[in-house]
Amino acid sequence: TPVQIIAADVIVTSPDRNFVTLKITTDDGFTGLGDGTLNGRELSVASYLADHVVPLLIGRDPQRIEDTWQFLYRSAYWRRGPVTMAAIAAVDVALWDIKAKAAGMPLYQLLGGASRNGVMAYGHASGRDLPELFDSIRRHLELGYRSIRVQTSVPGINAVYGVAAQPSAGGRRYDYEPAQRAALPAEEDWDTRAYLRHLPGVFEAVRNEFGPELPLLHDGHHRMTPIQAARLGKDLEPYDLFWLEDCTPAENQEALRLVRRHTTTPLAIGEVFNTVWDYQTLISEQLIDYVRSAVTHTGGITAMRKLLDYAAQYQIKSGIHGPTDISPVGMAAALHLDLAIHNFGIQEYMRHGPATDEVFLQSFSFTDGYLHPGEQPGLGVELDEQAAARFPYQPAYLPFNRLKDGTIHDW
Ligand code: GCO
Ligand code: MG
Repeated sequence: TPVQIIAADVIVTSPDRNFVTLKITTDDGFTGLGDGTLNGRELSVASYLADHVVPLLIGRDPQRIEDTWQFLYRSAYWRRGPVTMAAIAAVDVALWDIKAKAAGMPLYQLLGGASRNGVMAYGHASGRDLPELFDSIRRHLELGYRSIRVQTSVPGINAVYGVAAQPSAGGRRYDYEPAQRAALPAEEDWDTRAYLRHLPGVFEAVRNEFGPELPLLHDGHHRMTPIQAARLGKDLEPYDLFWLEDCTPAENQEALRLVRRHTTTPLAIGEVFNTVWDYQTLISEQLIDYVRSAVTHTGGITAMRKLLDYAAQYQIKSGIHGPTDISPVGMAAALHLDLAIHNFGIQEYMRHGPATDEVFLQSFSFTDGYLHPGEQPGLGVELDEQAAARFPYQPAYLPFNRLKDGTIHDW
C-alpha cells in the first residue's frame, strides 16, 4: 500500500509576530512543514487550511506533490488569490519537506543540486535623516550584508513605511516590523512630489559616502503613477541601483511599458502577486528584471519553480520576497530554490527576532553576505510546538496612508 498522510495540523503562533504553519504527518513517520503566513490576514489562511484543505489531505499519498497541487488549485473551482495560494503553498512546501527527508537529502538536491556556493542577500537599512541612514548602512555592513536596501524619511512627511525608529514604528530600533500589534491599522501620511524631490539627493549622498561598488536597492512600495515612476527611474540612473522595486501598482501590467520606455534603472515587481498569470505581460514583454514573489504566497516550490523557469527565458531573475512576515519555514523554502535555480538574482533577508528563533529551529546560515540552507534532510527547519503555544495569536495590521486632503493612497 502507498504511504498516506495521517494528520495535518495548522499552528498559529506569534513569537515577535504572527505566523501560520502547516505540519503534515505521514504513516511512515515523517513530518513536513509549510508556511502559510499572510501578513495582517493570517486567520483567513488558517481557516482555509483547517476547514477546507486538511480534511482533503488525510489519506492522500504525500509523494504525489504535483497531483496534490493541481487537485487543490483546480478542485476548489475558485482560482488564485493570496489566501488560496498561501494555503496551497503551505501544503506544497510541507510535501517537499517530507519528500526530501524521506530521500535523506536537503531539498535543494531534489531541485537539481546547488548552482552556486551561497545565496546573496540584501538587508534593509533606513534612517530618518542621512546620519541615521549612514549608521544603519554601516550596521548592516558589520552584520555581513553586501547589498543594501535604502529607505528614508522625507521632509514634510511624518511617517514613511519601511523606515525604522519612527513614531509609528513602535520604537523598534534595529529593523522595522511590517505589521504593528494593534486592533486597528496605523495611519501614515504621504506626498509623492516631496518624495520625488528628496530621494535622488539621498542616493547621491549614499554613493558619495559608500562608493560605487555597493549594490543599492530601493522600494517604491506602489506609491507612484507610471509617469512619476518613469521620472524617478531616470533621476536615479546616475546612482546605479541594483533595482527599483514596486515603482507603481502593477495590477495593470501594461503600465510598466511606459516606465520601461523612459528608464534603464532595473525594475523588480511581484511581492503582492500570487500566480504566473500576474506576470504574463511583465515577463513576455521583458518589462521587469526581477520577480519578487514569495514562495509562501505563490503556491509553493512547485509553482515558483515554473514561474522562474518562464522568467529565465527572458533573462529575468529571482528576487524572492523575504521580510520578517515570511516565517523561517518560508525562508528555508526560498533558500533551497535560490541555491538550485540558474536565474537566481538576490534574496531579501530581514533577520527574525529572538522569540521566533526559539519557536523555529533553523539550520540555515548567513556568512559574509551569503545565505545557505544547510545540509539537513528536508527544509532544515523544525517547529517547537511547546514554544509555539507560549505565543498565542495577536491581532496585527499593516499600516496605510492618506494624502494631505484625506484621500487614501497606495502605501
Ligand atoms: C519588502 C516589502 C515588505 C512588505 C511586507 C508586507 O519589500 O520587504 O515591501 O516590507 O511591505 O512584507 O507584509
Ligand atoms: Mg517590497
